Amino acid sequence: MKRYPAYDPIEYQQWQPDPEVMKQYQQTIEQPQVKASVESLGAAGMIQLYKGLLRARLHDIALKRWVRTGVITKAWLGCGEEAVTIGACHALGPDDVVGPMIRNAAATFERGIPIAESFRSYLATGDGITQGRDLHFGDLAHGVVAPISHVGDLVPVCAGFALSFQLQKEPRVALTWVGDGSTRTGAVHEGLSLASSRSLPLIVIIEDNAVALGTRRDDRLGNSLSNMAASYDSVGIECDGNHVLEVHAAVTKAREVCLEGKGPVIILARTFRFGGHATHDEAEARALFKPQEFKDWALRDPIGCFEEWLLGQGELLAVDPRPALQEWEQQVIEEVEKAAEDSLQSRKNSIPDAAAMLGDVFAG
Ligand SMILES: Cc1ncc(C[n+]2csc(CCOP(=O)(O)OP(=O)(O)O)c2C)c(N)n1
Ligand SMILES: [Mg+2]
Repeated sequence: MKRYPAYDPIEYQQWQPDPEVMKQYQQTIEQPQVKASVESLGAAGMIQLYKGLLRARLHDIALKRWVRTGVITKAWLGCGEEAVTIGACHALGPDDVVGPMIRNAAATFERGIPIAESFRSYLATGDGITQGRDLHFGDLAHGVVAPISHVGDLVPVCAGFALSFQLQKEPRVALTWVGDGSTRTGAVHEGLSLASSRSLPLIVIIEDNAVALGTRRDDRLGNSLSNMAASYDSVGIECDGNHVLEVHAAVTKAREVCLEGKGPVIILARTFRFGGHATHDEAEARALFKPQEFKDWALRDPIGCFEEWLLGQGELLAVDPRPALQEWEQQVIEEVEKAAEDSLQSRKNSIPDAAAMLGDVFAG
């Protein structure tokens, strides 16, 4: 894939596959559950995963460019964490529901919402889904619940969706992501307690990037996240959050468990974010971890590793991988650029209607 010196973290710019990391990557793929994911995904699924990962990265780069050039003031990005979102979305059924955090913006477009909607929400255009009211958007027609800025609150909301699926005897699951820091909120506890007591078809992915704002996880949680599933008497799965196929396998398994009436499932996905809480504190975020930690995590770039693996999968893809990957990448570049341009046009042509701002707003 192309690297972007102006926007990529420095460790990504000269990215080269590391033999030891790639050996582990391959070993993970040989695990039966992951192998089953590879078989069920086939060539079409691999292309979707690859394009999805690139879309997520390029979406964030486009936002970063807008921050640097003064189009917007701030963006909440997930560079390095893309596989946690993409692997999960592609393991779901068409009628399942997802509740993304703002950093899982890619979930919106992997579920079929046009990528321009995400850009429009950042630009607060009148023709966007919230008509310029809010950056947090979803669309239930695509099974996407809008993110909630109060961290952890999507867990009880998604438990509610799961409860309705159970009551209506529908074979559907609800999935949401929660940061490692946010696992300590009352809302997460309440949602998981309900889900556990009613065996709800709820999947909660803990996106453990080892940091919450300016606080490292090991300063406050140690490794207690591994015990969470047991403490809710629920099934727990751990996976490498940088390995898109392992995330896919984990969510596939979790979905099966939920549909057997044995939910909820808590997936602990370990990953690392290159960048700060948002674009304003990237320098502070750099100071939280040792330079070597950045280097080690960079070797496990979820896109670089998956691409490197795909380069050896000519038989599976049934094409010459290198030119094919370049072509798929080019398609995504054009798709993201067009979406960004369209949304900038929306900003020119569709100013939100101030008089309508309080419509469809509800206060509890
Ligand atoms: C209920 C609540 N408390 C505090 C905040 C402020 N806040 C926003 S993000 C964040 C840290 C979240 O860390 P984590 O859950 O690990 O997610 P990450 O940003 O690392 O993905 C905090 C404290 C908030 N949005 N909501
Ligand atoms: Mg975190």
